[in-house]
Amino acid sequence: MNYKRHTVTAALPYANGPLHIGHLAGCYLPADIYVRYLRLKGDDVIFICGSDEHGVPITIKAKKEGITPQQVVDKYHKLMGDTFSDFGISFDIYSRTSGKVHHETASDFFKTLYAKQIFREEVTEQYYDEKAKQFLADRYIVGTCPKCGNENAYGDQCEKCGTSLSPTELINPRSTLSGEKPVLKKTKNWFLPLDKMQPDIERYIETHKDWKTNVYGQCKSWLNQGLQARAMTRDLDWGVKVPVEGAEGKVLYVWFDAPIGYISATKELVEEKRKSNPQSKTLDWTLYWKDKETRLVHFIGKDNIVFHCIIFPAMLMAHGNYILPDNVPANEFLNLEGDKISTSRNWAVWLHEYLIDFKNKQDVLRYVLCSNAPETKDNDFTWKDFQAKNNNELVAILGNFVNRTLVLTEKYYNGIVPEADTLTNNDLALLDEILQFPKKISSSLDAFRFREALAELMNMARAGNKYLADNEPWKMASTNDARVRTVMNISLQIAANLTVLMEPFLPHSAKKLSTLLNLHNLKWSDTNRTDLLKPGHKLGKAELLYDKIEDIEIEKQIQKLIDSKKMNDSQMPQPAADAQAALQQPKPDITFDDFSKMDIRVGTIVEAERVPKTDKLLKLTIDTGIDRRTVVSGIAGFYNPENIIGQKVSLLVNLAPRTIKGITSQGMILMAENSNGELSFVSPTKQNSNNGSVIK
Ligand code: B3M
Ligand code: ZN
Repeated sequence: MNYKRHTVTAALPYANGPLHIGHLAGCYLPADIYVRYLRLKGDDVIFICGSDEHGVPITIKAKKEGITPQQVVDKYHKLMGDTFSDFGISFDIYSRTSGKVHHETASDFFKTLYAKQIFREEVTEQYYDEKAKQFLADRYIVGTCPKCGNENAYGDQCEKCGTSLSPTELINPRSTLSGEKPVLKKTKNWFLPLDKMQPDIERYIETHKDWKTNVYGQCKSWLNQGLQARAMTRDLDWGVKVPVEGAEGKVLYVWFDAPIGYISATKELVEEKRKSNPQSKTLDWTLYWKDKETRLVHFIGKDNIVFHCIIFPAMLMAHGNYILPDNVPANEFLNLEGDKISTSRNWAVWLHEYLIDFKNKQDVLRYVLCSNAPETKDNDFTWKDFQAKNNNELVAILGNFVNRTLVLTEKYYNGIVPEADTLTNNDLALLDEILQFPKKISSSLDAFRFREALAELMNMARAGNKYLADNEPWKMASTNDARVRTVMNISLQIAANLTVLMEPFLPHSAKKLSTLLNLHNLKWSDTNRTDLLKPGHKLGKAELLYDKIEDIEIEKQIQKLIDSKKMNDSQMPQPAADAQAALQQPKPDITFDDFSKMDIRVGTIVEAERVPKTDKLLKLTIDTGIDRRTVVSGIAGFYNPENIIGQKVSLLVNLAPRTIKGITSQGMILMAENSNGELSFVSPTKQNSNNGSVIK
């Protein structure tokens, strides 16, 4: 089907904390790439997002920080909005669900469904905290998990064993508000009868076999289990008030109001456009939500699939005359250095911190996250890979090609585009190859295969790089001007085409490159030719697009993660008093001579892997400042190999070598062992203790 316009949304992040790389990789970056691509093609598109400011995650955060929910959302709405714009996520509007337009829109939506008698009113028994005088959301109840015995399982899920729970399944439930045992109390709520709507939803899903396998598969599994009615209202005081009689003290379920946020934001956007542009007077938000020729696409993370593919479409169908999502390209999750990203454990790369540590390197992170995007399975971000992708790809291929082209043109022709002479067969073959890339990139982007699209972009830069290397214009500068002009002209044309094709992925560098080339406002369709730069055109001054990232910067980031891991370990429950008493007895005295025989040095772990067929042993390569050596250490029960690269250690370097499991171990790492037998590294606390420093 040929659409006239696109409404593209990105999931509204909860305004209860800063954004991390998982957010960017999972949803906002692919959405932004897609929208930028559509805009370059000249399509009519609006890109919608905003903060999700309701729901229990917000009230919990407020309790934790001792401030009001409104203060929480104000703080994070601002931070998230700034972060997005700094990374070049080009929303047409970044709205918020605590706004007036949204409250009205969500409220009206509910009223329409209510008037159409869609809802089923049901009285159920919910846990109530008599001391705090309020009904308890699932997350406000903890108790013992019936499956694994974890004493701190939540009312909706046990985070230890991963089982989904309902609050009444918990053994010994307690309210997190007062610590009291909650009582069951009757309350009335309004349910969306998804059970009754199942046939309609099934028909809708069946017309979308083209969705990503993970998305379609999840929908099918929900449908196979049989849909159940779900309450669209909650006994809570933070949110959109339920606009019907007899609903005092109740608000709309956050998953009812949040997706309506896309609609409210569209209304606000259209209103803004109308005000700022008299030609938009006739523009109407309904075009983007009710016209059959509009394509609605939701970018989300995988935990939001059911809400966007089943519940929201069910709401839209029930309301009537809305279009339904045409595609929901959900990504899987991104892990960090082999571990699940976790806000509570501070195991994350926070975007606002990245912006400080890596100034003007937004595109580097965009590049790494896209080339490693968790499109079909969970994926891992590591700092080493980040560095390698920057140094070996952005700098060495794309940056290098562009820079050589510009610098040589500056040198030979004062920065003026030279006219090509006769093209050789090789030149023609290359130009032909170059013209294939836009098509390949388009077809990958159309299919939401962003990694593949980006890989093709890099292949194009690679082709340019190879062309320069094969033709070596620098060797002919004084002998064959005609040939040099041709090679430089062709290289410049490739750079011009790259400017357009890289814009969706690397908007900051694309902008810079277009300044360097002095070439602006190109469209996607311009890339079907190779004469964008006319002979005689004056270029800007050559500058590097990307810089190398040094080891020290990466070590700093790895150290940050190690520190947060240590912090977490130290916050683990303290051992009981009798365990403390069980600490080892002091050993007999030794002389200073005894001690000074030991040569203990500061070293850094540079490689780590498990020793096969053992649970306890890691094989480490350690830079001791004196040499690099192998040490086998019994710490596998406490550290994952991928997380300790870069860790500073204290190493007894003159311990006679020993063979452990067939590996010669040269030295021993000092570890602190607590009374529970848990080990942790003993390492200098200042950065200036470099490898080889003597410990005495
Ligand atoms: N706020 C969940 C999340 O941030 C939720 C998305 C709403 S999209 C309408 O993952
Ligand atoms: Zn459990």
